[in-house]
Amino acid sequence: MKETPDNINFAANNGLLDRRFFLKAGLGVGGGLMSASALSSEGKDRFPWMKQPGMPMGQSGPSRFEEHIKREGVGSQPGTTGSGASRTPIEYLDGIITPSRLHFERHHSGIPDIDPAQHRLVIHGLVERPLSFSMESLARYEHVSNIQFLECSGNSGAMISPKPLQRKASNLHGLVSCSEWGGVPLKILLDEAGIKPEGKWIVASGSDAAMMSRSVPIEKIMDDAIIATHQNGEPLRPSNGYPMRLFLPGWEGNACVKWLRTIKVTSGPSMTKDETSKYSDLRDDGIAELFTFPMGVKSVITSPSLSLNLTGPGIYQIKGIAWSGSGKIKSVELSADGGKTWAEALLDEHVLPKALTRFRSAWKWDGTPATIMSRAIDEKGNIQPTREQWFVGRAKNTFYHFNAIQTWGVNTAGEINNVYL
Ligand SMILES: Nc1nc2c(c(=O)[nH]1)N[C@H]1C(S)=C(S)[C@@H](COP(=O)(O)O)O[C@H]1N2
Ligand SMILES: [Mo]
Repeated sequence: MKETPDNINFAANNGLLDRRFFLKAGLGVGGGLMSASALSSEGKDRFPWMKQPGMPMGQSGPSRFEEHIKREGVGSQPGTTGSGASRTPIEYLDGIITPSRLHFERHHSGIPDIDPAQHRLVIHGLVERPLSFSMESLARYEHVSNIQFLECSGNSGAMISPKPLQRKASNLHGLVSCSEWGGVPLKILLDEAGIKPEGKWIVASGSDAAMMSRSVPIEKIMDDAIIATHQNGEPLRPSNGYPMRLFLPGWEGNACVKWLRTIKVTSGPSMTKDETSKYSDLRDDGIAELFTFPMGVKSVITSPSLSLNLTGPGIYQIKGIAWSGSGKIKSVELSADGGKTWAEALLDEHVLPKALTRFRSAWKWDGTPATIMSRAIDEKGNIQPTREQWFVGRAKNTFYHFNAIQTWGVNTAGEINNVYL
């Protein structure tokens, strides 16, 4: 039977369509209808780029028509060069892989220009045999590669603002990216060094001017931590830790020390400046919780979102990303009526543990005000909290590890705003 707008199956109120709904012929809402004269000239007209040979092949970047798709907020804190953060333009991307040139950046003292021939990774401390690895010696070890997300624990921190800030999805939530990370399981190197029985933690230090250092429990190191040397198939970009970084799947970005120089095995956490002055969560009873490592279950609708306004009533594709530091995404639910009714979104085929997961659904906007939101659930049963639930037990101005539901408000003009319910 031919589908008409009248026999569409709705999955929840306010226009959310069944996730198996795809825009097909006969609905009169997709491609523009062509007049007979337009039809007769189509296929005969030749555009300028069809009349001469194209550009030479070579090291080209994206189309010049897509040059607006770039890292957001590139800059530096006052009086510094290269210190601060830039964000992934999540509202313009699709799929689950973040192109390396668009991976977010967070540097505490700029990007060091490291000569790989001089770089060494040193493993020392509570080990039987302190070891030093050159790039060449590291390349001889067994390698793995996995598609996994990296998220700064400060991501979405602007969402604690008492009034919703009118910023794009990338400005609010773009400190998350997802790459295929390749490198050597750290367990192999530590087994070779031989951890002494008192060795329970490590402290990893970078060779940037900030000498950023973080403590990590030995269980995580021996589980799935890697020394990453590759990102999306190519050597790491300098901004993401070239020539090597610590990568801890699912754990807060800060602990994934870039430009990694030393791993010292210790009996307990080292309480470095980077883990005590920052990245700890202040509770409402005044106690600071140290070491919130796994990133919570989270999702964001990337389109429609602020700045990607709707152009009139009709059928739209809602899409976004979901992820969890505890494993795979089990499901993502969507609401178009501010959380009163929910429908399940369709997940793209690649649902990988500790990776971005792409979700989609169709939505029929009727031109009246709407509030759209997504809620992710992971395989461990963790459910993305509401803003209200997130604040329970937390001090007023604490902003790390924010993973509450994002709500986009759509007004009658189709404009999209960040709203709190
Ligand atoms: N040596 C070093 N490692 C570092 C940082 C740094 O400034 N120096 N920034 C950390 C922070 S806060 C984050 S969120 C991630 C960011 O990684 P990316 O820049 O590759 O996105 O790296 C972490 N590792
Ligand atoms: Mo971070």
